[in-house]
Amino acid sequence: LKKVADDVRTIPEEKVPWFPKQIKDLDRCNILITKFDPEMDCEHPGYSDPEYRKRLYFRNILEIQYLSAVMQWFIHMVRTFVYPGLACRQFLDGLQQLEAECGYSEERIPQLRDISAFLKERTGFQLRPVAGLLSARDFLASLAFRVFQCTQYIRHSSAPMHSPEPDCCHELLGHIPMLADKEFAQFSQEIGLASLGASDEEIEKLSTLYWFTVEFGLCKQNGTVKAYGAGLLSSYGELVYALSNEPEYKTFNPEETAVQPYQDQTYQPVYYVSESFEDAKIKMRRYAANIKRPFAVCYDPFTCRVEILDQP
Ligand code: HBI
Ligand code: FE
Repeated sequence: LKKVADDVRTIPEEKVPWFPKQIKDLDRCNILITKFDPEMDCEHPGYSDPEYRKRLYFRNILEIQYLSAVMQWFIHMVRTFVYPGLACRQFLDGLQQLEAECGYSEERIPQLRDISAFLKERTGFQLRPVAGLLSARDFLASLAFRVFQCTQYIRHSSAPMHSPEPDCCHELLGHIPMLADKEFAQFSQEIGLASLGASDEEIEKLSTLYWFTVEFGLCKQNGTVKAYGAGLLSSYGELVYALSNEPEYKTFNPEETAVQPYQDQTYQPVYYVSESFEDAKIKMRRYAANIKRPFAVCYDPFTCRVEILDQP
């Protein structure tokens, strides 16, 4: 526990980690973690490429052409029969809107500023550029303000099918279409609000919940299991695998899911399935309400501030 939040300092005997109270406090939520950092991780495909380590937006025309090709292939998959059978309705709707209104196309790389403006109008979410993997605490805290910390660089060209870190293919094709859905945006913000001032143990559990929902979640739609997790939607290989009969399915139940060990190197052996989005949201809300904190938080959408309420 590093710092006691000013607003809760009066509560006796309780130490609460600092957390942002308003959107501009997110400037302080900038701890990058070195796991999967191309400078630290010798397994990273960009480890021996000094130019890649800078993680600039795009370094050359080949990378731009590469992303264009990925977009083209992706949009094709979505238009044809493959994605409609595997991806949830919200994702397909979101992607269609991004194509129609936000310049997602084969010819053009959408700009973060434009996507952010698009999302703001749909669900109030905004994008903020980030240079790599953030600490779980900082990453989750921004969701409380409907801010998504979004990487912009593209995966190393020596490993086009996989990136150990999030990259723009994962963000643009996995997360952004989902963030255009109101119910999903609400779900994401609630995980964020639950994380504010939470203990390290609780952050770990919320990260795991985030992993099995926002990144690798499955849900039922019209009696069929579909993918809504961004890690699946942005990886055709894992998407097909996740919806085959190979992996194990468990029913989403936050208490159990929060302590399930997970894989960040290969495909998941276990996925959690919710009855519906609504069901996942209700269960997550119930879980969040039971997290022990000496205060409650309430988001004020007019001021974009978090109000601190003392628990009775
Ligand atoms: N940082 N930039 C970035 N993007 C993520 O998706 C991300 C992160 N940090 C932590 C994280 N995801 C998850 O592992 C959870 O811990 C929240
Ligand atoms: Fe992600």
